[in-house]
Amino acid sequence: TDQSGFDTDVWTLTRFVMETGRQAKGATGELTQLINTMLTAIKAISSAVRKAGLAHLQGLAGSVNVTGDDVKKLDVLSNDLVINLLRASYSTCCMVSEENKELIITPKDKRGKYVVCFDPLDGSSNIDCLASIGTIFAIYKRTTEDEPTEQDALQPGKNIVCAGYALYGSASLVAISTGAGLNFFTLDPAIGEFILTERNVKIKKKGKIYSLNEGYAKYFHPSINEYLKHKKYPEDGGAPYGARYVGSMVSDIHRTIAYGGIFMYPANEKSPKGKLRLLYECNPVAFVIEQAGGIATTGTQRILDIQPEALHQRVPFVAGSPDDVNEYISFVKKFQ
Ligand code: AMP
Ligand code: P6P
Repeated sequence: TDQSGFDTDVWTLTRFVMETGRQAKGATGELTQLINTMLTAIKAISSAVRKAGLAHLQGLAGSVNVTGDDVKKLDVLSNDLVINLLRASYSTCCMVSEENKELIITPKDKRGKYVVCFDPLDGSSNIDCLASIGTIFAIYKRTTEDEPTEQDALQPGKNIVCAGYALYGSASLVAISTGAGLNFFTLDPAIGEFILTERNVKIKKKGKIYSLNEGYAKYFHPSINEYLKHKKYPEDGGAPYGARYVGSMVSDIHRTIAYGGIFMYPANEKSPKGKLRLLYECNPVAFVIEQAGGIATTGTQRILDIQPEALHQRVPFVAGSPDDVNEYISFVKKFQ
């Protein structure tokens, strides 16, 4: 048979994580188990997302489908998948989900030493127009003994052990790092595995794209509008930047890493802390961006240095190519 098209020594994400796990001194395999479980949840979400359109069409009025079953909304389904699979991995003591107001404490008999903060389906408001959506996660080692508490989850992003995102776009991709660089894996549906497609990804030093929701311009701090003016009418005779905004964080961030440039969800008069959540949107994405050689800031503070005070707290978020983010920071300083 023709073997040429079939890689018989393929680097799947599962194999990659087992490899890095074996290289980690004294590792028991618990983190490897946790990451691979998260991966299974992502594969299941990817499958559900691909079918959602069909299910949505099939679903007659309301939330009952043709066979009379209750059709779970995709974001609830994704949340249940992640919680149930991670709980069954015996590697978490507690979790924080965008969908759950309270800390999710793992039953005593299933506890492990890790904490996972995640957004199971970020950008889910984009499902019905088929825009790309994603899953975002960050993994920490617990800091308490006995009963898990919110303190285990309220750690600064610099303590992250592993973080990444899945993007359900024209292909399903996972971007993941355990602190030794950033790698991209693309799902091969034929074998149901994420295959290593880009190793040690680095973001451009400077890009040509800015990305934010300019619909809030009326409410922005002057430093934002001044910065944007500089991008549109460069005084130094350079070419203006292009504008791109999907309104789905994982999509906008992945494009920023792949093409360079700057992504912004700044504070505005209506949302004085911005909209994006620190624990399961900003911290994991900031970790990934820094692993790619980029910068992630509130405008005045490095995202990963922030000491969280509440599970669902919001922070202003600006991230991307170092030269672009530093230029933005210079505008903030000018207006301080
Ligand atoms: P473990 O005993 O498996 O939970 O691992 C202990 C520590 O070793 C983790 O907190 C990581 O810092 C490191 N480690 C374990 N597995 C991996 C892996 N697959 N990739 C990278 N680092 C790992
Ligand atoms: P706006 C999606 O709802 C989300 O949480 C992020 O994925 C996205 O970056 C942001 O909100 C978009 O918000 O206010 O521009 O619609």
